[in-house]
Amino acid sequence: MKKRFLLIFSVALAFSACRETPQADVWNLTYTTPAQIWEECFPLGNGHLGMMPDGGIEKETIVLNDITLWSGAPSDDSNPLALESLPEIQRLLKEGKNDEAQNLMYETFVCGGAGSGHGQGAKVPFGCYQTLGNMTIEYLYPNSDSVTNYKRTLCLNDAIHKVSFEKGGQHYEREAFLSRRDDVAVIRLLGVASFSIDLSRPEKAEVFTDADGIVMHGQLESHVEGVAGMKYYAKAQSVTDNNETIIYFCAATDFLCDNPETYVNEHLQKAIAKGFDAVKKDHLKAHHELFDRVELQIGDPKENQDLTLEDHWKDFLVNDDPWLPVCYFHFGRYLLISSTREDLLPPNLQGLWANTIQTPWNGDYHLNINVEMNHWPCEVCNLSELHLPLIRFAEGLMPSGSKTARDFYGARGWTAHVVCNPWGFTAPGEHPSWGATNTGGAWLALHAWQHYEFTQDVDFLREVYPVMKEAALFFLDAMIEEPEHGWLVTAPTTSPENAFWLNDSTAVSVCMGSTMDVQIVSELYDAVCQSAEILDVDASFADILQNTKSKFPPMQVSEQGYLQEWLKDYKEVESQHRHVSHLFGLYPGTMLTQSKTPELMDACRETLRRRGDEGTGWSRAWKICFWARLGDGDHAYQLLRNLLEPALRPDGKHRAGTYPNLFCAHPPFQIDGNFGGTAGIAEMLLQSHDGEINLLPALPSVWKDGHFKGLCARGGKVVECTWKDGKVRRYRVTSR
Ligand code: FUC
Repeated sequence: MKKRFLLIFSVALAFSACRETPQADVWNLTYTTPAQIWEECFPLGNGHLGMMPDGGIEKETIVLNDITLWSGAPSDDSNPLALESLPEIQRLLKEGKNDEAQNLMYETFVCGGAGSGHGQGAKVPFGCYQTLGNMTIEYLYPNSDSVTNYKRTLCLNDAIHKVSFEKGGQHYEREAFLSRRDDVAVIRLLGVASFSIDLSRPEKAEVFTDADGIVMHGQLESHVEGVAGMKYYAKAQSVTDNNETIIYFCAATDFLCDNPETYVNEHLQKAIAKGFDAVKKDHLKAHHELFDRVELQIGDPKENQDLTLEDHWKDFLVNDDPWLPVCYFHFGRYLLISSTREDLLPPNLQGLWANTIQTPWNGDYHLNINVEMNHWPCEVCNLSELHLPLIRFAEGLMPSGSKTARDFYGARGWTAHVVCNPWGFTAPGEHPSWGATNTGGAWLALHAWQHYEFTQDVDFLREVYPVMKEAALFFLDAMIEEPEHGWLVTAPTTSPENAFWLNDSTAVSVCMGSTMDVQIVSELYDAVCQSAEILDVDASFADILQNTKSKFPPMQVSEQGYLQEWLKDYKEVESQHRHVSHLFGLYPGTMLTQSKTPELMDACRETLRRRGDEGTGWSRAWKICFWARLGDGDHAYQLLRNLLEPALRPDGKHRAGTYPNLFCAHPPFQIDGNFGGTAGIAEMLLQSHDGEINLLPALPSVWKDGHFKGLCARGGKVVECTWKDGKVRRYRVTSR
C-alpha cells in the first residue's frame, strides 16, 4: 500500500509541479490566432538561446537567437588627432566658443575608423548583433478541415509556449521551452502525424542534413583584416515515440566555446538521453527558482484567466483593471530571466531577440541610458545574480577603457563613452554630437556599487572595487577648471543627445560639465569613498575624491524653475527631448531626494513638466521611475498608461508604447522600456535609496488593495507588504 500510495503521491506532485502556483498567480499571455508579425510572437529564452514561435498552423516560423552571435571583431579605435586637439577644444569651451570646439571635434575628437557605423555596423569592425535565423516547421494533417479552439499561450511562471487547436475532430498541441539547465530548445508535438523541418538564415549559412538531424553553420565577417569572423553551429534533431514527437535544438558560437559543433552535439545527445519529462522538470525547477521569488497582486484579479491578452488590455485601458500592469511587471522579470545568465552577456538593446541581420542600432550596448535601464529591476526584483553579467562586462571593458583614457585624454583610469559591443569598444562615438559623452564607464561602475548596496556582499565589493576606483581616477585626470567659478568639470562632453542654442542661430551639443556628468561623477566618488571605508583601504585617495567633489558645480535651478541641464541656463533645442539625463540624480541616482535636497524637488517636477509625458518607450519608462521617486503615484501611473499604449496604430504604423506581445516599442522594439517599466512599478511600491525602507511611496489611487512579496531593499533586506484602501495593513522585513 505504502509503495502504491507513494506512486500516486509522486504523480500528483509531478502534475502539481506545473500548477504549484495558485491559479490567481499564474500569468498566461494568450491569443486565439497565430502571430502575423514578429512583434506578436511570444519570446522564449534561457540567457544564451532565444526562440520566438509564431504558432502557425500549417507552417510555423520560429525566429532563433544566440546572444553571442555578433559580426565584427576587436579593433584599434584610437585616433592621435584627438589628444593633440584636446587642449584647443578645452580652450575654446572655456571661452564659450562651443560651436568652434564642436567643429574642431568633428574633425579630430572621434574614434578611429568607422565606429558603430552610425548604427549600421554590420559591415564595419564594430559589428552588430544578428539573428541566428529561422526554424520552419511544416505540419501535414490528414484532412483539410478548418481549425477550431485555437489558443496560443505563453505561461510566464513556467516559461512554456503552448499552441492547441482542434482540426478534423483531432486535438493538436505543441509545447516549447528553452531549458536554462540543459541549454537546449525543446518542442513537443502532440497529434501531428508528419512534419518537415528547415533551418535558414538570410546570409552566411550552410544547411545540410546528417544522420540524425538538420544542421546550419557558418561564419560571420569580422571586417578586420586578417581576423576570422565569428563561427556558429546550430542543429535540430527529432525523436518520435507513441503519438508524440520531440524536437531538440541547440546552437553555439566560438565566442561561447572553443568548438561549437561539439558543444551542440553533446548538449543534444545529453538532453535526448535524459528524455523529455526530465528535461522539462529541470527546466521548470530552474525557471521557478528565479521567477517565484517575487509575487505581486493588485486589486481583485479576475479569476477568469482565460481572457486573452487583448481582453485584459482593453479592461486596463478602459477600466484601469490592474491585470495588465501586474502582468507587465511579471513579464519584465520573465524577460530578464530569459535574456541573460550569470556566466554570459548582459541583455542587449533587444535582450537577445532579433529577427534581422542588421539590428537597430546594431542591437548593441548603449551606455547613456539603455543597457543601464536593462538592469534596473535586478536588485529590487530579487534577481541580483542577473546583475553580474553587466558588472563582469564592465570589468571586461577596463583594458580597452584604459587605452581610451590614455589615447584620447592622456588620463589614468578607464572610461567608456556611448556605444559598446562584446569586442570592447570604448572610444568616443563617430559623431561628437552624441559620441562625446564620457561617463558611460562611470555609470556602469555604479551598478557594481548598487549590487553591493542590496546584497551587502563585502567580498564582492572588494573584488569589484577597482572597477569603481579606476573609473573615478579617470575623472581626476580628465576634468578641467572652468574659468567663471573654478569648478571642476568634464570637457568635452554633452548632455546625452540633446543640444542647446548657443546664440539665436547656433545649436550645439558639445559643452563642459553637463549636469548628468556632475551627478554621475559625484555619485561615483561617494561610492568609492564608502567602499574604501568599508574595505579599510585608500583613505588618502578617498580624501582626494572628497576634496575634488567639493569643487564640482552645484545643481543649478533656472529662473524658469527647472533644473539646468547644462552649466549655463541654455535653451534646449528640444525642450521635450526623450533623454532626461539631468535627472539622473533623481533616478537611478540617489543624490536628489526629499530629505537630502528638498530645495530641488520642485525643480525636478518642473523639469519633468517641461519634458512632458510622451517620448520613446524607454523615455516613458524612465519617467515612471522619476515620478515614483517624487512620491507622485498618480503621475507615475499616467506614465505607465502611456508606456502601455498599444504601439501598432490602426494604419499598421509603429509608435512608442507596447507591442501586442508586450515588447516595448521605441519604436522599433527595444527591451529597455520593459525593464524600466518593471523597475518603475517596483519603485511605486517600495523604495530604499534614502537611508530608510519606504513602503508604498507612490501608490496610484486606483491600486487601493494589493500585496507584494520578495521585493528587495538596500541593506540586504527582503520585504513583503499587504495594503488595503491605500494603507499598509501588514508588512514583514527579513534579512537575505
Ligand atoms: C540612444 C537613444 C535612442 C535609442 C538608442 C538605442 O541613442 O537616444 O533613443 O534608444 O540609444
